[in-house]
Amino acid sequence: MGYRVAVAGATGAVGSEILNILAEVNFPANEVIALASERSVGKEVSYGEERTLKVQNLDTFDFEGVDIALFSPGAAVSAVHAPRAGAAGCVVIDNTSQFRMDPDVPLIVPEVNPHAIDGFRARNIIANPNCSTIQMVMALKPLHELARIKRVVVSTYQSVSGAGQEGMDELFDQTKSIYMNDKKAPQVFQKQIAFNLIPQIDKFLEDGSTKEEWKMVVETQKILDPEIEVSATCVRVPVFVGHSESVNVEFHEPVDIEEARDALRNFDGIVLLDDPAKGEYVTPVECVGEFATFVSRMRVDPTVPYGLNMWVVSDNLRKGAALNTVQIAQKLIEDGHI
Ligand code: 11C
Repeated sequence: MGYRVAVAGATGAVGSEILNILAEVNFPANEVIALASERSVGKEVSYGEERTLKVQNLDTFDFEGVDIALFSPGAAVSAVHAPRAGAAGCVVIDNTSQFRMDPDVPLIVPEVNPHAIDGFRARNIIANPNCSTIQMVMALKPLHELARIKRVVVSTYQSVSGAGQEGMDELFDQTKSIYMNDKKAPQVFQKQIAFNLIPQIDKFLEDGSTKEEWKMVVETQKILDPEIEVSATCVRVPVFVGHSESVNVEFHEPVDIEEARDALRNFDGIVLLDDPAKGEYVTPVECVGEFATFVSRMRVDPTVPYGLNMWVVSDNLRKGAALNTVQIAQKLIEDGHI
């Protein structure tokens, strides 16, 4: 049986990846509908290597008879159209931050908390977590099963594609402009991103942290365990695609590093590439286009009773966004929900 699938925000960086991945995984779709704002209506977007789709208007689209809608049009747009699609009987998987912390909307990483997916029936909406959260909880889950995690201290190195196509364009144009001795002022980012890094992602909150840092705390607690304490510092770096994270994990109980390595190796979606003797570890450019979350640089943290350090890298447009969204849709089908 095939499904009617809509992709809202189809012209954006994540929307295009959703269309790529639907084609790559041979998603069982009878029809795929590309939706975006009025100004993109009639444009063509690629669906796999051979097919193109004409963009239709999200504002006026009728979701009646659509089985699944994969949304990444921005939080304000999702706020209007995701509930409208849900009310029409379509299951929405939303990539934006709009519904993530709503108690009646499940926040899902299929390998980590698949049991929570059932909760979607309240509003017909499932939220896709923030990219930096997804890759971290992927690496934390097998460790938490091995020895209960007490506290996590994470510093991120997030690529400019987290800010969409405009973010990538700004890094490219600014880098070029510096070589041409005609430096372009920042417009997307708060400060110069070319040959620099910026310890601010999203807006500042009253306590001095940023909203991106807050998301990592509350989303990890909602997905994995409300008792885990998380301290996050999120940094934008001049990398096009691929988020990296330095993650320090403190446990309630002893943990053997070889058992931790095995737990990661055996966890679906994780690839452990970690052989210091051979200089083996993963960098963001090596994870682009991949489905996996990569873990390297595992070592004991001797400054706490039970602690480990690791380096976690993933394609933020794929596992951090589009792939996780498609995997949630696959899980809905596998579990017979649609
Ligand atoms: C970034 N993590 O790297 C952000 C992008 O809440 O869905 C995703 C924002 C979100 O800029």
